[in-house]
Amino acid sequence: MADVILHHYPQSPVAEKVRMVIGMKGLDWRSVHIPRLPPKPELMPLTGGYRRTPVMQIGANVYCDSCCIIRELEQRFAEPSLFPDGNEGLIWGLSSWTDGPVFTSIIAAVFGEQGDSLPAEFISDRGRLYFGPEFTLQRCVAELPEGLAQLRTQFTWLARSLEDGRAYLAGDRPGLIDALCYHLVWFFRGRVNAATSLLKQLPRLEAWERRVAEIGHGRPEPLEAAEALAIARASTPAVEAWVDADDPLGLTRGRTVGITPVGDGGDPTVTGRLIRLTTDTVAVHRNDDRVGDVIVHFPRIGYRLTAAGPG
Ligand SMILES: N[C@@H](CCC(=O)N[C@@H](CS)C(=O)NCC(=O)O)C(=O)O
Repeated sequence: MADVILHHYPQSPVAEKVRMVIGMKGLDWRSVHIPRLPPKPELMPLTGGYRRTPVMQIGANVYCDSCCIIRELEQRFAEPSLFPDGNEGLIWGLSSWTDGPVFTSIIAAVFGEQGDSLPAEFISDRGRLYFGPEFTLQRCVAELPEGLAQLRTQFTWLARSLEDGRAYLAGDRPGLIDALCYHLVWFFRGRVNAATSLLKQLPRLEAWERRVAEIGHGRPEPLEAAEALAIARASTPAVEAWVDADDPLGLTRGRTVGITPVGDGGDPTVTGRLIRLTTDTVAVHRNDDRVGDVIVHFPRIGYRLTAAGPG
């Protein structure tokens, strides 16, 4: 039975990034479909409030955010490497560009072009999540041509990287950089009508897109959310307890801390006892009535970590 459980929904572009990584590693995994909008009553016992998609569960360890998930997958399933051509640090750095400005520009293009046909509750949820409380659909509509022009420039950069005939973005083997960029093209093509003519101008990028798509998603098996909760409850969470003494925040092991996605999206804070803190990840221990003891892991980048409560 596969240990990797992904909580996601098929239309999620960020989940597509993780599904591609799972495909690159050729893994067996179990797939729990979660709602696209809160409430997510069968996810909350695992995450303690984190509501975004995807989330990975391995026993009673819960990994929030695609970057944290991918880092863990690379650690547990080292071969084939996601960095076959090296440059690991640079590629993680690049993820702040793909997952940040490029991703948000595509959301703005989806709203600008498709806003009228999307359910109002979806627009208001995602508008707040990605653009903050000042979000207006009118602004996305007004800025659509400029937004498409900006995206075209950035997709052209990717196409240019392929000009020397390489099969994948960093060389002849696929890696994280391909997943980081592929899910954006997949999302753009799937949701924005203008994408077809724009991407057609970049034949090398389209050929790469087909090549990456062929990698697939590994071997998923469906799993009910209730079964995933039962698996967490029956498991003992395991992590090497260690807190980086040189971390500028000065937090100590066992301290109650809060973790919140950076930005003004209205995301809830997850609270727990600090059990692991490295330069890349933070993990907290929580107890929940439905799942018992769990350890919830987050990346450092993109999240604010603060001391919470008296100690
Ligand atoms: N930084 C997060 C972003 C995740 C994210 O924003 N995912 C979208 C779906 S593609 C989301 O959570 N939407 C709201 C939801 O699913 O409730 C990550 O890399 O996992």
